[in-house]
Amino acid sequence: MSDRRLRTITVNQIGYPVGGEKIAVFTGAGHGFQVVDVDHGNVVFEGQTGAPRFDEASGVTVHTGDFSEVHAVGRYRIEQGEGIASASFIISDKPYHELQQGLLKAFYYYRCGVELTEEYAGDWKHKACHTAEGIVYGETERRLDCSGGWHDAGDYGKYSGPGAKAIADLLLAYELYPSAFVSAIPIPESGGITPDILLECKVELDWLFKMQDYRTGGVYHKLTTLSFPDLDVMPEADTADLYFSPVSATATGDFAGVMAMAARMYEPFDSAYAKKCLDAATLAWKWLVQHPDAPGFINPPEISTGEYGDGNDKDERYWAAAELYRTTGKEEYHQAVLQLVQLSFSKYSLGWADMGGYGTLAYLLNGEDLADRALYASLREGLLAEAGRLSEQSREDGYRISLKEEDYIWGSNMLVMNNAMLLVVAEYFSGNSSFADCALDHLHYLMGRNVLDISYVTGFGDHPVMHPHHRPSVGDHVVDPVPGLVSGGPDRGLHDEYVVEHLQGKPAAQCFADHELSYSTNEVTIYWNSPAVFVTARFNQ
Ligand code: G3I
Ligand code: 9MR
Ligand code: ZN
Repeated sequence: MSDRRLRTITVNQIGYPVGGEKIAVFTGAGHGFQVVDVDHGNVVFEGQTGAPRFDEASGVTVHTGDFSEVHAVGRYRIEQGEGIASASFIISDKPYHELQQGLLKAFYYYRCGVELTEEYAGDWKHKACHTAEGIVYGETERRLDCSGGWHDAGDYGKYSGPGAKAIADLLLAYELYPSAFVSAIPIPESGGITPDILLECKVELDWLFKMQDYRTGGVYHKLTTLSFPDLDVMPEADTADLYFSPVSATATGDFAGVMAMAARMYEPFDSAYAKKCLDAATLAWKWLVQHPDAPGFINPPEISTGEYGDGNDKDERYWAAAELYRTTGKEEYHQAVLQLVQLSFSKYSLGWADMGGYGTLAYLLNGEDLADRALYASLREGLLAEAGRLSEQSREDGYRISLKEEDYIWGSNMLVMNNAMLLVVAEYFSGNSSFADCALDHLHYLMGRNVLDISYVTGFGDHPVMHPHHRPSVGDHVVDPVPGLVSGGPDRGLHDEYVVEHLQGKPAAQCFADHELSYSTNEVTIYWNSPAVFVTARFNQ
């Protein structure tokens, strides 16, 4: 695609904080631009774009325009004449409040096993789904309660490890930025002393308990039908048998990690619940100790739903040990951390398959006094070095984010938000606000300052994703998709039939289709929403 066709002015379609740097990215045409007050029609600022540069990942020449001098609260648009205009955006003290509420409310829409009522779901209401008992794969006589929790994504599977990542992001957001969570979302449980974010996480935790085999402590990898239902099937119409897939070490490690974390977080509000979480975590840890060399999970032959395969369970064990140490203070867990940390896996990743970053965060947040001094120092240093690397990479990028061309993989928006999360955590430990500025640039990308001029969050921004691969949104006959959902984003691997047909030869960051058939670029998941909640919370304190 030539630069001339792609003449756009892209901005964060939600807006910019009053005090910070405000930058728009232009493609095709540089030079003069105006910031126009949308409500009053007057020009409030005139500027010039900077030097052009070619952006490899996006395949376009970009210029930046700085309008940081505009401080007045209001709604604006950037214009260049010839009818070229950006999406509108606001400048305000807390521009991301509603966005954060929407990203969090998305978890309510993902709920399984309960009716979504009109009072809370509006047009997106639907009847209770997936309430039948599930069959334990390989034990046909054994049927167990498996209701509740959140659907994983655009499909109705419920997967233990990805669920744990989503909860972990939300609990960490609450731990680090509690003042961002004072408003009700609201959800049906709102109103007591427990913050809504903890009430919503409890929905998934309550389901996760059901994924543990109490006989052994091991955790079933996932709960799904044998294959995916058709794309227009509403949740309550998906009535095929549900199967518990076999126990896996990655699911058990994630379960132990998130339950130990939950034990700590819920203690001030409900100590009986906290104890239940810790008992479950302890039992899962016993399983891990008894199964040091468990094989990686692969789908049983009859089951073709999401595999979430992961050949390395050391990072999940490390996270489990670190959380159990933080929650109990017991030396046995500290020793386990000290051994596991020496093994080969990333200590700073926050992906569903690479959970080492959560172990590192648990260890660091527990404080230097309770840590091995040398390990504490090296993990802290490593975290800051990683944040430094991400900042450096972002300076190289035309849209100011840390993804290289090869990072536009399935769910690239998770990487965008995970990297932003790591940056704000680095700010938390170092006080270096330039890390937060870089994280905010990542949020700007997600919300529209990208080569496609699209907001990757349904229902938010002037040009949001409209056709996610999300069964309820396809099947419900409501024009607008369920709001607040983060789309996966560009995947240069072209992993579905639709993009293979339509996106051949596109630059990495343009390998995206806002089409319901494109499951590899435009599906939505709980664990793409969760890091976005974390990042927005940092800017909503
Ligand atoms: O990590 C490698 C990287 O090293 C390599 O360079 C790159 C090249 O393509 O691939 C990377 O692996 C990708 C991996 O995601 C990264 O997490 C794989 O190609 C890609 O196929 C894989 O996609 C996963 C997808 O399932 C298919 O297995 C997504 O992460 C995962 O989010 C997605 O999850 C699905 C569930 O199965 C079912 N529910 C919906 C959900 C979202 O689409
Ligand atoms: O709809 C499925 C989506 O939720 C999964 O993430 C994706 C990858 O596992 O698979 C989708 O299902 C597709 C299947 O893999 C291939 N045939 C078309 C299906 C979409 O309707
Ligand atoms: Zn359901």
